[in-house]
Amino acid sequence: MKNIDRSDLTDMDEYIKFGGYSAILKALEMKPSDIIDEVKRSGLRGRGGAGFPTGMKWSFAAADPKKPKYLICNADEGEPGTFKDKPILEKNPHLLIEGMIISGYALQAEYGYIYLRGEYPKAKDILEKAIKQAYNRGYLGDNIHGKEVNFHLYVHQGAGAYICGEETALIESLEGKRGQPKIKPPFPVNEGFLSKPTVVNNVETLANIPYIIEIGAEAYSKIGSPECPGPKLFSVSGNVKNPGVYELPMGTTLREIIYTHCGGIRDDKKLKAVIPGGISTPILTPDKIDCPMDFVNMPKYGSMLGSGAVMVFDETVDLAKICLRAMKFFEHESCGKCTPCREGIGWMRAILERICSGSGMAGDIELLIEVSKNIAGKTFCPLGDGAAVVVQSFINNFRQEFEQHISKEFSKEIKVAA
Ligand code: L3W
Repeated sequence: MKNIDRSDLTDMDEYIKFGGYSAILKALEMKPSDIIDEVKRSGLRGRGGAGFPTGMKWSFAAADPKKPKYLICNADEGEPGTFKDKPILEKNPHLLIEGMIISGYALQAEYGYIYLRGEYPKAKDILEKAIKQAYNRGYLGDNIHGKEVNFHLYVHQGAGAYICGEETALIESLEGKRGQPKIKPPFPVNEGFLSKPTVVNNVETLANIPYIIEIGAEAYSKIGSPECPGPKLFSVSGNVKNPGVYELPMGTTLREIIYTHCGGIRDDKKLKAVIPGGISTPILTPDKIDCPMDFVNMPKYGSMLGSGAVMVFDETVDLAKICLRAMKFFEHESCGKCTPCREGIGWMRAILERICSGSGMAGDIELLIEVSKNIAGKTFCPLGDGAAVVVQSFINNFRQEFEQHISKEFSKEIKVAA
């Protein structure tokens, strides 16, 4: 995000003026395997949600003898609360393009695709214009900068399905099929796009590559947490004074993000809860906000870093209604392939609707937990797990919010009977 508001970096000349495209020149002097080693030593982990070590993923694809190999950028940013990739796509497209060219060279992939969220039409125009500029200046195409290096890059726009952010569904969709996840293994690094070795990396992950090449793995690994180095983008929404996207060292605590960078809770109300990494990550109570936001420390506090999408709820928020809202989302976005997800999420939504409308019954909370346990771990992809996590973590941490809705109805019944 450096320089992102100082200039119009969508213009290639401006991007170059601020040092852009110099990392490519450095990378082209390196052997592809040395770039992979550099990324491994940097400690970079995938920024899409799972935190898989990037260099390791690349080395799996590079080691597979099948050809051709493909590089896909997952720009299907759809996890509720997540809007961190948007500023890169809209304001710094050449950084992503530069990162993809270097990554393509390291992987010996000659074709790259940016799978872009359907709801980001502005980013499509900006990316396509930037790609055209890069072709015209010899950074994309055949014989990049006179070397025997070829890399072609295309934007493919999704059609608004959350599930296409899951990498196997994304690949199916890119191949022109219905976007539904497939069981792993085989992993895309071995059998991905058109059954060839394919690396799928998030926008933010690829945008880190030029910086790693520029400053070197050692300097990069000193930024942020020792176990998960580098800068991290946090998209903060909800009841804070200054919501937005913040670039901070990995491992910054939730407290610092909320109270220092976002100015604290709006109208100086009390904090009730935080979802730290997108709707699929467990909700936290206020006593947990000293957790360092990284892939290793968050599980110790009962949650996950996910995509770094921090959603803040103040004392006035009805968390049972938030839970219901999330369930409507998951029900709508389930691709329908796995029965527990397709049917179970609808049941959880119906029970939550009953609870929130004041018609909850004794035993509904236990029923919700029971249904969620029959979804978690029983589906091909993490969408069902995400829905189960929301129900279980909301009830485990904020059971009274659900009980209040149910007991209100009970007290009504008692009054009527009297
Ligand atoms: C080769 C192995 N490759 C794993 C690769 C795998 C993938 C990456 C991570 O879900 C999570 C999900 C969302 N050999 C490998 C291997 N890989 N083992 O590593 O894999 P995985 O399966 O751990 O995760 P995933 O299926 O990619 C990602 C959560 O992130 N999430 C989602 C955020 C959404 C956004 C967005 O909208 N932009 O970020 C938030 O929490 O629920 O659990 O590439 O192939 N042995």
